[in-house]
Formats: sequence, structure tokens, C-alpha cells
Amino acid sequence: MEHTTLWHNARLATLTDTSDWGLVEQGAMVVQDDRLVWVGPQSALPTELRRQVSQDHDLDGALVTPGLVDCHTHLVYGGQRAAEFELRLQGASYEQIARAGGGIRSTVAATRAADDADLLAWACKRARVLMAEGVTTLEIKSGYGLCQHDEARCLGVARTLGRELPLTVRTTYLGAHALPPEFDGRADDYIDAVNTWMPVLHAAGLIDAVDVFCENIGFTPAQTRRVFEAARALGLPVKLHAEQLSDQNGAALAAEFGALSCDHLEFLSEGGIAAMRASGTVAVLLPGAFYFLRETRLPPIAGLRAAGVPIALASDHNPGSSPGLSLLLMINMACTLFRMTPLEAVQGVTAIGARALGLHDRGRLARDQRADFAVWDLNHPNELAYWFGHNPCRRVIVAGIERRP
Ligand code: DI6
Ligand code: FE
Repeated sequence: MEHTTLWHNARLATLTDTSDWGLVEQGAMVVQDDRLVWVGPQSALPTELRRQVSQDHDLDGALVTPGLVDCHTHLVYGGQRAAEFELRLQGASYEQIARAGGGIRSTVAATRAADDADLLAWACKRARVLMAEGVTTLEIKSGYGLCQHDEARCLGVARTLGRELPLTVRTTYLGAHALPPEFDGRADDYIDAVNTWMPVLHAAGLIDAVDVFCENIGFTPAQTRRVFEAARALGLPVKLHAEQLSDQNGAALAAEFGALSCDHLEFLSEGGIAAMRASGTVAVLLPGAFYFLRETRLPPIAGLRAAGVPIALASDHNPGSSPGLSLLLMINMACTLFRMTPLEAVQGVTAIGARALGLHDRGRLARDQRADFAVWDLNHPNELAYWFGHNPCRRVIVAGIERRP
């Protein structure tokens, strides 16, 4: 018989309805193996199910939410870019630094020079910080290897992380992140190479989705289209770094390929919003990069909201534009900087974040969802958006088992 566990005496923020927190007072959850099989007020727990329980956890009245989903990170890399931050503070722009051969390229050099064990140890340390704040699902992009060997190493490290730590890791192939020095002046040839490596990496089980940095300092829409066509031929879903620094009509292109998500979006147009709406593509907003690049142009939140485009939030953790490791801080910033509501922000790091990864089995406390949840030292879930700079996460349960990050 299955192992049946009861978690009771909790205030549950189930997030099952899109219009409110779905609070359940004196709530209980029954877990069988890695799934929730029953969620509701304790008083309504069927006696038949109660009898099957072999283990019982009293949550002491604490607040419980679904485990958090960080759906956009670049967690595997070598080195750091604090000196570049200083240059930016003196007036250099992110774009100028990139064009001068710094930026992503400097991280590529440090990543190529690092061995697998170091890359894994550094990424592991970062992932544990995210997990300690309740993250149970994490996306990790490649894009600091930029040759077949090093892209494979970085994606392999991400896969290893998912095996060694108690969390779900989804990998995204971002070979088209920047032009490596050996392809200087030959961006189209580099895209050929990215597309040649893709089936090899996919055959090795290293890719869950494919992403491109479509930008003036990245790749053109035509080059992006070629990468998306290669992904489509392999049956891989696509995502896009779109309209971060300028409007390239990237979102509409991604929508044409049924993209899971378009990410950043500060320069997204009305047409881009309409295209995303039609394709059901999630908008992933990244307040950490907005803040750290001292961006002033806001993503079109009102337009996305009016169109009913689902909005997710993520840390975008990377050494250049968002070196933070707090998804909770992103929730706070989404409210203060982007004027999202606390409910929207928390939905953005739970069910909608999961949807941006093509996952529908998590992000809500409901029957048949994965038993991933976080227990908080808080009274109400709106406090997740309110406090910042400290961590109120008390316990993390992944696939029904309590885990210590
Ligand atoms: N946009 C970003 O914000 C990150 N990548 C991207 O395409 C930044 C990556 C970096 O600066 O290292
Ligand atoms: Fe990014």
C-alpha cells in the first residue's frame, strides 16, 4: 500500500482560483507518494482517508503555500562581474560593455576555464539559497559555454544538480546567448553551429526547451527564427529573451512558434501583447534585471493584464544583469517597481511560473498536484510581498518529503 501522510493544522493558500488566495483555515493535506490526494478543511477530511494515514504532521497553524517556481535562471557559470558593475555605476551601459567584449563574453571565458566539479559546486550553493526560500522547481539555462563541449558541460551540471538536490531542474538550451569570439563577424555561421549541436545535446537528454537572446547585442529575428525551426524539428518547446533593451518584434515571432514564454519584455509592443495572447504564451517579468540595470522603461503590465496574458516572475539569476538569489525579493520588487498586486506576484512564482516551463502538475495546493509546498513564519500570504531582506521560510516539502536545503 502507498505511504499516506497527513499535514494538518495549517492555513493553506491553495491558489486554486485565479481571483483570490484560496485560503483554507484549519486546513489539511493528504499526500500519497509524491502527490496531494486531498486538500481542504480538516473537519471535512473523510474518515476512510484518515484511517489510511501512517504519518501525521502538525503544522502548528502555520501558513502553507505551493513550492515556488523560479522559471528563468542562468545558474551555471564561472566567475563574477563586480568590476563591470562598478563601470556601469560610472556611466558605462550594459550594451557598451557587451560591445567592448566584456559582459556575457567575460563570463564565457571564466566558465570555459572552470572544471565540472567547480561549476557544480558553485551552482549547488546558489540553488540551495533559492531552495531555502521555498523554491522547489528551478529552470537553468546554458549560454555561457557557447561551443558544443562547454554547452554540454553546463547543461550536464544542471542535470546533475537536479539529481543531487531535492528539487526539479528544467534545462534550457541557450546556445544563442552571445557570439563567442571564435565566430567574430560570423553570426550566421554561429547559428548554424548552434543548430548542429542542438540534436546532439538533445539526444544526450540535456534539453527541455530552447531559448535565444533576440536583441541588438544578441541575435536578429531572422537568426532567432532559424533556431526555433531547428527546435521545432526536434519537437522541443521554445522560449525567448524578447524586447529587453529594444523592440525587435521578438514576442510575435516566438508566439508564432507557440512559445512557452517570452521573458523581460520592457519594450514589448501592443502587437506583441496580442500575439502572446493568441498563442497562450506566458510573459515572464524579471524585476531583478530591471533593477540592477537601472532600467526605466517598465514592461507593459496594464496591457498584459487587460489582454489576459499570464504573468510569471523569475530571478533571472546571472552574473551580469541580476546577481541576486532571492525569489522573495522579486515578489516584493514586482509590487513596488511594476505595481503588480501581491496575489499576481505570488501566482507568478507558483502556477504561472510552472506554466512558463510547460508544467501543469504544480503551483497549486490541490488534488493530483505534486506535493511540493513551503511552510512560512507568516500569517497571511500577502506578507510574502511585504517583508524583504529576511527569509520567513520555515520548512520545505518536496514530492511529499521534508527537505533541508
Ligand atoms: N539577458 C539578460 O539579462 C541575461 N542574459 C540575457 O540575455 C544577462 C546575461 C549576462 O549579462 O551575463
Ligand atoms: Fe535571462
